[in-house]
Amino acid sequence: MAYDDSNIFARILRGEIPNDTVAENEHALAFRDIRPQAPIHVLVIPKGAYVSYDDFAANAPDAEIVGFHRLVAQVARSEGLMLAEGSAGFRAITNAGDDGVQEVPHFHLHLLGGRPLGRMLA
Ligand code: DGP
Repeated sequence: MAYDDSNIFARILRGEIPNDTVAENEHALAFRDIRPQAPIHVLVIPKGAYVSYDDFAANAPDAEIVGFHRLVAQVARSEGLMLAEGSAGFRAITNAGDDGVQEVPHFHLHLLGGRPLGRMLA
């Protein structure tokens, strides 16, 4: 699937739509999900144009992949989710394509925590 820069996260990156920013670095932006499914529900997106996780993992430059994941870790720390710092845990997921029920076609990682999240796969 080709990247369509009219998607809502591309518009957030361009500053056309407000967002509740949690953290940002050169390569990625983290902001709160508009429909939170847990007390902590942050989305982390790369600043580059990638449709989904596989597109990002296959095509992003190494520096962007590292920068993205470092921002995930920074948010986990600032939201109190780091296991090494006493957190009871969290979930990090990304939905891809129709079977993954991906709504927004700009790669994003959901970071969820703040309550027991239950089994995802029965
Ligand atoms: P999915 O593509 O299915 O992984 O989920 C997209 C998520 O994006 C969903 O949890 C709701 C969230 N979302 C959709 N539109 C907006 C928006 O305009 N702002 C924010 N902060 N979140 C959004």
